Amino acid sequence: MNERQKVLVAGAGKSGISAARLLLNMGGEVILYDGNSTLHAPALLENFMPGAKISVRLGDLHPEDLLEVSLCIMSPGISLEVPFVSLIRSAGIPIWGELQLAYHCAKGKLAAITGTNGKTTTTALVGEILKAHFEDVYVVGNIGTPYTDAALKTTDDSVTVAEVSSFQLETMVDFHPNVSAILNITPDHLNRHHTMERYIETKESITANQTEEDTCVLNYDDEVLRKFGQKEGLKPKVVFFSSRQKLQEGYYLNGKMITYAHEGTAVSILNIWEMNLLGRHNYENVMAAIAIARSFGVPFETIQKVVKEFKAVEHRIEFVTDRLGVRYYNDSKGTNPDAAIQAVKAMPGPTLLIAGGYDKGSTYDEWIEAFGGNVKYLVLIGQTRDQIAKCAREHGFNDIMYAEDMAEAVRVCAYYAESGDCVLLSPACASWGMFKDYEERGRIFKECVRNL
Ligand code: UMA
Repeated sequence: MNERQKVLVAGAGKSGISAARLLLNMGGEVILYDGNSTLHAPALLENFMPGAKISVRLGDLHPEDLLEVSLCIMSPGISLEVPFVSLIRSAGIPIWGELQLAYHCAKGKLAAITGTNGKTTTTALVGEILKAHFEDVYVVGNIGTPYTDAALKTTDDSVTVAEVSSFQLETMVDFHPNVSAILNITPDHLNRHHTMERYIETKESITANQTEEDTCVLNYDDEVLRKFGQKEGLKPKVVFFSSRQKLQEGYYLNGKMITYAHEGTAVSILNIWEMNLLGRHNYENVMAAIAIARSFGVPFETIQKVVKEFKAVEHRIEFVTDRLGVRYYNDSKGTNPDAAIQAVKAMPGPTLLIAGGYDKGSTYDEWIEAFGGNVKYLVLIGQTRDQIAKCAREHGFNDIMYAEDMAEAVRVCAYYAESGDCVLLSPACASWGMFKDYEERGRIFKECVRNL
């Protein structure tokens, strides 16, 4: 890349603004383009130093806008099928993603994590582990901080961990992480990638430029990824993890124990009961994070310490506290039955479940069937109380109580819970009607628990 070149940055969201800043800092000239003609150009320009070599185009892009443009940086949310992309292609202008630009300018070592679910938790956890061992660590990408924000601050001693979406992988050129990870692949974003095959190919392309010196961490339980890891010609060393089977080599769950098998010996690393993260999906995220951190040479003791202290993202199966042997969990983000099923299944003991709220027209049968004998009492609040109670009774579940507000629901649970039980707020419904949003509902739940 020539530092004085004129670059078209497409998309004036977080990634586009950050990419434009990086290019300006490097002495380039930028045209910031956004298809949304209702944006306000002067407001966009306030993101840059006065006098910076940047101009804004909004709405349609015309061939004359591309005069002397020698590179286009694409924001991840823009599909390569939108009409202005053909214009750029027919003008022979190369297209790089924002993450590719950052990679090109950054120094040091890089871990890149992709997958359909669990990317953010895994990236955040790897970031925490690396920070406990290295001086200069950056956590970037789809997680919310554009990589271009950090790229020019990195040095040869930096370690960067990037959450990478399939959108970002579409526009890579020579992106080459030292360690890559693909956590799982299930149908998602098919409106953009059209077929599952293309979505899978895009995810797997994270390894495209890796060599024998690099590592790729893969989920052995995911059939597609298992085959990919065993494919002839895949260059990086593969490290598998599994939450369902014992592996000869790699990380697996042996009962409650995360275990590492290598060259005929198996070492216990961490008891899942010592972690604040719950649920099979989280045990997989933790194993992937451990494998990535080990690839950077972080000692097991450091990893164990950080994993034990690491807390879930707020409001998502978040451990609140232990009172008289009863563990309290906030899953206020469980705003639909599907999300609430994950939380119920993740509970480590008999559970008193607080649920109910605003009616979004959901059906509750599958969720109630997922109780599987593990829910002791269902404490219902909000508009959907009667509907949920009726559905539960139809499924033979009769241990139901009503509460008028969150404080009463928490008090009832504390009264009936015995040591070893869990109290879970996972409403399977939206919060409106009783709370401003799910965050307020979660905060009030935590307050009520702390005030017990
Ligand atoms: N735009 C156009 N033309 C289009 C589409 C969009 O001009 O055809 C413009 C919009 O008008 C808007 C801008 O592009 O002004 C938005 O760009 P963007 O969608 O790339 O959003 P950013 O704010 O740059 O945020 C992006 C990621 N967004 C997407 O991938 C959709 C953020 O991931 C990421 O955190 C951020 O970069 C920092 O790297 C969000 C996301 O939803 C969380 N990701 C998806 C997911 O996790 O499932 C992939």
